[in-house]
Amino acid sequence: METRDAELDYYIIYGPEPAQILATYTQLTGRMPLAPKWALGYHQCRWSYESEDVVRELAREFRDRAIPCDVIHLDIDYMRGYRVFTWSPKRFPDPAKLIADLKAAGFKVVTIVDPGVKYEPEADYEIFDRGVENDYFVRTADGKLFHGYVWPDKAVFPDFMRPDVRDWWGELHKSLTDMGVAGIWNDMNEPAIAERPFGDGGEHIWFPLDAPQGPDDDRTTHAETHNLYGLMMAKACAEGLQKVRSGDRSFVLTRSGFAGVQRYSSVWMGDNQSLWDHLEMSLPMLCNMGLSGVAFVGCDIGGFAGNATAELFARWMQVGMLYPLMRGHSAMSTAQHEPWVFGDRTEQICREYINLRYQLLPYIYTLFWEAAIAGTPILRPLLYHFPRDRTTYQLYDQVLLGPSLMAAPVYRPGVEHRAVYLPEGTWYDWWTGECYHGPTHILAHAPLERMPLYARGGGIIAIAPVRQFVGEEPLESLKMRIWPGTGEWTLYEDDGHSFEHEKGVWATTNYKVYFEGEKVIVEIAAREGQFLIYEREVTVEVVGVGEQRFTDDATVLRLTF
Ligand code: MIG
Repeated sequence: METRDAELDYYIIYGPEPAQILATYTQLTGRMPLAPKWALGYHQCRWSYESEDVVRELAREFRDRAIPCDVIHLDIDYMRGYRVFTWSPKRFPDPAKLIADLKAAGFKVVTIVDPGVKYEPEADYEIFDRGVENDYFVRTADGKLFHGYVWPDKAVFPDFMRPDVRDWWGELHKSLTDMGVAGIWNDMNEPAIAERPFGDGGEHIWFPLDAPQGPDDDRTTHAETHNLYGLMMAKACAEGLQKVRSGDRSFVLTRSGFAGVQRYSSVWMGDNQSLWDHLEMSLPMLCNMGLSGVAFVGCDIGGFAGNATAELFARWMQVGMLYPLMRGHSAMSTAQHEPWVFGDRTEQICREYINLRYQLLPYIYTLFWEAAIAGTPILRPLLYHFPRDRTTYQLYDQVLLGPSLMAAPVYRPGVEHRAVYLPEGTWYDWWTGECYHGPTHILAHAPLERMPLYARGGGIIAIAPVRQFVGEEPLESLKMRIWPGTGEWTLYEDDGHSFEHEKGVWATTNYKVYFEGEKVIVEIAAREGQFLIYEREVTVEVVGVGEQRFTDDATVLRLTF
């Protein structure tokens, strides 16, 4: 390891198991707050859905085609000439009305915010004027305003190391949230900058390393803070949203970050391409993020740059169903990448896997809760649960979504079979119920419609009915799919959007499964917590054995199968 300065701090974290190391590591670097539940749904993004009409049409397509979707992202073209915290009056004449209409149809809107503020003296651009007036932008060592070139052309950069700058920046988000925006996407915050206007062959440049940054009582240089730029921007954003949308959880997404970024934001892996290799790579990338304390992560489904084929897109949507952040995105001047543009067969596959995502939401939401309280990854490499099995150490193309569901995706064209490693224990094919005993390798049959999925013996997964968006209707019925074996799982529930859970308004229900002689016993503990759930129908399915239905009134129950 190398450092430009005299100091480098090391932390050594001990633990016999990954779970314990992560719990300790996230005690040090922090944990993510519980995300709004809608942020676990499907997000549709493109650079760009560039006008109100295009966005309305997009939303209509999702609902007409019955493909669930919760979030639409607006990329840089919603702004007036890429000026942050503005709207293009031509393309988005009435954002408040648009967002209200989308809300009525069950969509949330997320807008992009870049750090570069257009350098525009004497143009009545409020953000630039206030920033200069209060000296919020980074200066060079000799006191000149530092500038680079980004989307708004010549641009200056807030010094997010300063609390006063963060407060100011945070509150600027009010101009967006007042219109109904529910989440913010921070991009270009490495920061990515060029030395000359884009398109003019400008080289990428860095801030001068000796540029002073930070508050007066803790002044340092850009050299020391470079890697914190994105983190501090995300912090400013998250804390600002807390203030301006105080009753509601917000969604934050960032491209750049640092250790601890999970406290403020989810992260996506930046500009991938529509390549099979990039689909494959997404699994170890996201697992490594999870092992680094950043649980809420995703890659652009379909690939950002380039044009996906129908087959690549279908396979990617299957894998995307597993991403903690499930967002489809594509770049300017690429072919459209919405789930329906590749023909009926691909559309049907997308619908089926997005439906599955929505069915799994009670399970996935509980995983988010575990990440919030213990730093637990949501998407996990096999070594996370099988740390004593050396075969799992190099195994990067199979993943666990939580403790009970394992996927072995196909990430090559024309492939209908793949080898799957099943570690110690009993495993059940998700689709057929077929039972296997690990450790073993099997050959899975995986025609295009099918991503091989396996449930662990003793696994307990809560399943909801398919809904077109998270808040569509309260859960009136719930299915617990349980695979024979010995296991235990706690379902977490709350209202999904407010901060009441911080005051105890949540509910947990513990489920246990075990054998008693030939019988499978399912024990449901009394519900804990103050979140009120109306009586509902619960179906317990012990896969391959039978089903029982009961009215869930929060009390203890013991079922024999
Ligand atoms: O210079 O905002 O990674 O997701 O669509 C490109 C336009 C800037 C890079 C991001 C990408 C986004 C794009 N941005």
